[in-house]
Amino acid sequence: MNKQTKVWLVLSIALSLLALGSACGGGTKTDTNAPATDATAAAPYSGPTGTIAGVISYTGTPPAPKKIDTTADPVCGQKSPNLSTDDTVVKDGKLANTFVYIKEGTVEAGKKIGEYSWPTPTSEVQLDQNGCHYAPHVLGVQVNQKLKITNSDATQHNIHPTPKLNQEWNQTQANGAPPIEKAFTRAEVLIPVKCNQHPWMKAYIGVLKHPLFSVSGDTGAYEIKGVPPGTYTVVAWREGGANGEEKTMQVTVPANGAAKADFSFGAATSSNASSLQMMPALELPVHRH
Ligand SMILES: [Cu+2]
Repeated sequence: MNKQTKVWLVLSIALSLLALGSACGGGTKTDTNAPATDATAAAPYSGPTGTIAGVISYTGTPPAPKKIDTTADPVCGQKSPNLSTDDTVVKDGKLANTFVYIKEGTVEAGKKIGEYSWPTPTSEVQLDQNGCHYAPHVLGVQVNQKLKITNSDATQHNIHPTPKLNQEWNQTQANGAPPIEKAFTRAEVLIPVKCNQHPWMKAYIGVLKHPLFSVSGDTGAYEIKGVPPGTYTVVAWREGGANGEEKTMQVTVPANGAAKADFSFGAATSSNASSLQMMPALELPVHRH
């Protein structure tokens, strides 16, 4: 073995050790909590889409809103003298603030909805504090989408989401302070939000990996756009109790068409959240009792 060969031998051994070291040292850290769908192989869906739309009803007599005692903060009382609870907002039998979303399902091509990648929207979602009240009361964001929290009041708030899967935080926002920008890194339906200054303030944020969600408005109506044709489990969630109340329905969405999915909450409906019902597209809503 001549001198040159020896040098090469030593060099190549050193290089192999280096390679081994970096492979074992992890540069390939994986987040074990992240769903498998985070794989870089996932591609966005491209193709025709349809919609899921419906109306959320409330059967029976809804609980009357309760007046909120705001004497703890005179600023709140001055701006919102008639502040009342908004956990059950019903108008003409229709329920607002219901979060409706695609939980799971299969696109016509046979791929699961979660196997597609859904780009993070560049638009932000706003949560305002106005009159010592969160607006909107229920909202949805995508994972990592910017949530912009504003304070329109002449008093201090302290925003405090209490997630189970995401990181908990709370932050004071003084009168006139700039917006607080946050994002949630994991899907979670839904995250309760409270204010450490004003115990009556409540909001709920649904965080999903995809944009296939909607919140019912004052007429009880909601619409989910951009849905790939397929068959899905659609969940309607409304607040109440420890973790809210859920209704589930199986919905088939045609390409370039509309599927209807009406849900009903309230005293007169069963609270059976697990029963699935086939819901052919473009037919009249099936009322569940
Ligand atoms: Cu507050």
